[in-house]
Formats: sequence, C-alpha cells, structure tokens
Amino acid sequence: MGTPNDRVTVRLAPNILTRRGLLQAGAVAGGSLFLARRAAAQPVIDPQPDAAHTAHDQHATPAPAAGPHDNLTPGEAGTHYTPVIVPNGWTLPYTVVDGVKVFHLVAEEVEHEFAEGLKATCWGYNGSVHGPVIEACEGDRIRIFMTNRLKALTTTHWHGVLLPSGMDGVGGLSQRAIKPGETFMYEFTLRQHGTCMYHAHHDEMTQIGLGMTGLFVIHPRTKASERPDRDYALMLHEWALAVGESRPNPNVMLDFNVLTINGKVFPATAPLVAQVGERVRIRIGNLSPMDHHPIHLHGYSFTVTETDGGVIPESGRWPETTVLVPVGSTRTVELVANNPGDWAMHCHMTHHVMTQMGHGLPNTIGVDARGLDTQVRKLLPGYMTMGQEGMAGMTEMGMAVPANSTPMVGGIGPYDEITMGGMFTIFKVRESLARDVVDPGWYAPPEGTLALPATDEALRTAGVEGDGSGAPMPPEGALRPHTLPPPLPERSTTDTHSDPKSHSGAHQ
Ligand SMILES: [Cu+2]
Repeated sequence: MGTPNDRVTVRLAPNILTRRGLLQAGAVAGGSLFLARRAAAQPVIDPQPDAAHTAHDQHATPAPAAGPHDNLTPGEAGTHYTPVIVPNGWTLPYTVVDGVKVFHLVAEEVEHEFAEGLKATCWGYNGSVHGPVIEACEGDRIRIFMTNRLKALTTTHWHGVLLPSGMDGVGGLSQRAIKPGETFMYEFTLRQHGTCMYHAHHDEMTQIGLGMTGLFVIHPRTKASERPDRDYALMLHEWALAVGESRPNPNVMLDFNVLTINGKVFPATAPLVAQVGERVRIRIGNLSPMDHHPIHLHGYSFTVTETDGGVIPESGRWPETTVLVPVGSTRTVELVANNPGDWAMHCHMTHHVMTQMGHGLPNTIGVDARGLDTQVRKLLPGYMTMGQEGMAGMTEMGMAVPANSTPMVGGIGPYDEITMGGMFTIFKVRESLARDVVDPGWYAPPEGTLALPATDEALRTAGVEGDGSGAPMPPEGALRPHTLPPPLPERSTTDTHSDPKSHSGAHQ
C-alpha cells in the first residue's frame, strides 16, 4: 500500500495559479508542535477580491464572515501540505472546478472486512468503512455532493468544521433529510485547520453505529520544512457483531465486541511506520457509539497538540503516553521518532483489545476442565473450555473458530503469541526506512537489548533464586487492611448548647 493520496487526481482550472494566490497561500501559517510559535501570531491576509470564487458565489451559501480565507487558490498537496497517511484506508480524490474543490460522497451499504474471516454488511461511504478521509486546506472553498444510495433517509454533518448553519447537516434542524436516490450539495469555505470528522446525522444510533463516519482533515498552508514527516489519520470505532452474524447490531448500548482502528481489528491493522529522526503526527478520531478510548503508545512520550476544536496553545500542552479520545472528538499527538523498535499502540481498556468471544465468559480461571471437556466432546467434537489459565493460547493453538468470527486475541508476533486483538496496532520505528514501506517486518533488537531467560550465571552472580524463593516479600503489616479509629467519646447535652465564645469553663 502506498500513500493513498497517490490516487488523488487534481484538475486545476488554468487561471487560478496566480502569483498573488501562491504568495497568499504561503503566508497562512498553521500551528503544530513544530511551529508552535507561529500559531500564536498568524499573519492577516489582505482580503482582496479574487476571480477564482466569483463564478460560484451567486448560488453558494454566504459565508458567515468574509475574511482572510476568502480569496485563496485551492491548496495543493506538496506545495501547501503533506497528505495524511491512512493505514487500511484512503483519501477521497477531488476535482477543482472554477476554483472550488469538488468531492463526491456516496452513502451506501458496504461489505466490510474487519479481518480475515470476519466480514459484515455495514453502512459507509464510497464502498468503504469508514468513509474515505476528506483532506483539504485552510482557505479552500469546497463543494461536497452527497448521494444517498441507502434505502433510508440520511444527512451528513461536518463535525468540528466552522460553517454556515444551513450546511451543518443535522437532519430536520439544518436541512431536510436526503431521500434515497437524491444528491444534496454542501458548500463552504474552510476557515480553520485541524482534524475534524464527518458522520451521518439522521437516525444517528443506526447510521453511526453501522459505520457512517469519516475523518475530515484540514491542513494549514505551510512550507514543507514546517510540516511533520509522517502524518497519520486513524478513526476508532466499536461494533456489536455476534459470532456468525452478518450485520452489526446498532441497537445495543453496551455489548460492543469488535473494536477497530480504521475499520480493522489487529492483526489486520496496518502498522504506523517512521524513520529515526522523523517528526510524526498521529490524528485520532472517535465516533464509536458509546465508548471513549484511552490510546496508549509504548516507548514514547508524546504531546497532545490539537483537539477537534483546534490547536492547543503551547503553554497548554502536556506530555502523555496515553491520550483519552472521547466519543465525538479527535485528539492529535506529535512526537519525534527517536526510539527504534516495534511499539504497541492500543486502547488501554482491556476489553477493547479482545475480540468477540473474549467477553462475558464464565470465569474458569483455576478450574481443571479436562474431565468436563472429555464429556462435552462426546456431544460437541472439538469442544474446549476456555480460560482456565486466562485467554492466552487462543491464537497459537490454532483453535477452530466459528464461521464469520476471529480468534478472540491477536496473532503470532516475532517471538510468540501477541495476546491483544481489537483496537491494537504497532508503531514501527527504524534507523533507516524507505518512504513508501508499509511494513518493514519485525524489529531485531541490538545485542543486549532483548529480554531473555536468565542464565544460571546471571542468577548466581546476582544472588537470585530462579524458583522465586528469596524474592522480597511485603514487610510485616504492609498489606494489613486499614481499620478506622474508634468513635470520639460521647459529649454531654450541655456541651452542645454552650456559647462558643465562652466555651471553656462556662458552666461552672
Ligand atoms: Cu477502547
């Protein structure tokens, strides 16, 4: 998989690449970890009229306020921004017509593959779940045609995008719903940059639940040297898909059992990659129906630089290893890839790195089920009671799984079974890495930097017993449950009525 934006076709109207347009475009600076000081003082652009937009203005919704964003030429990949990388996904191509970027979204049913062996009929856009990333530039005028190929009404909301009310896409409130077979047109100028989203805003429980969501990335117009080297776009989601069923159930409130990054469960999630020294931005959106996801990255301290509300001022940022991405929001984190390795990146909710059959099982930990299994196998060949020692081993032993399901845990890693599935992926950092490598294979740690079985010599030298005896144990009393002190002694009635000013000795 190359950068999905290889597929972007851009047709520029011949007259819009004016010298003035380019100068203006270059002057609009954006904020990021790498140019945070610039963010505090964005240059004001002289709002001169520009022929590029006059052609469509007569039928376009008036913008909320004219300003420095109104007269820019359409932002170009490479010149004004570095396109995002969408693991397991893609970016929606556009055309340019009379200075307006034109996109076409189609809402429709999609046969979606979460992982090998696990498919379902979901709802998405343009043949994909989630919808393709919409990518544009601050200052772009954009027009999005939305064709409804569902059998249901729908609308599309541009989450976090600052736009006129009538373009906001809330069914019944901002517009009438789009009927099956109809195409609506949304048009507005992008007056911000950041990581926004789009999603159905009609019968939200059903339509968002079935996957009708996507990221909407708006880049600032910057010089290449001011941008991250790799800019990843990830969308989180959760699904209720009973083993063997072919449609997710959008009506549940708690029972989500398939947890995805860009629509995939690990090990079907493509890794994020970087070369040592590269500046990496990771945008994470969450339109799961019900759950926030604390996304944890190993091996790094990162900085949270943006929410879907915009850039966080430098003074308001703090370092993190886990960023909570609440439902209905995005978080953008940035780091410099200075620690080579294969680093886990996953939701830290333990049930969110477990797939389908991992949830709600009876607790059999510590149970010897061999006798039971033998009995049950007479009725159900291959039956195995799961989880006497926990859930590990479910991948490795190649246990047969029912039709249309995935093993409840991950896959075989470089050494052993990776016991996480679901909302899990890997950040692969290498000393040297070609630009277009999707997966450089497993990391081979340098000599002396890999955890291995302790040798007898090492144990002896350290005075450590390999059977665990002699290891420190809690000091006497350290783990004793605390008990509350006894109640205070009861006071006499006269005490409670005494004058506080003359409390002591007043009753003598
Ligand atoms: Cu989670």
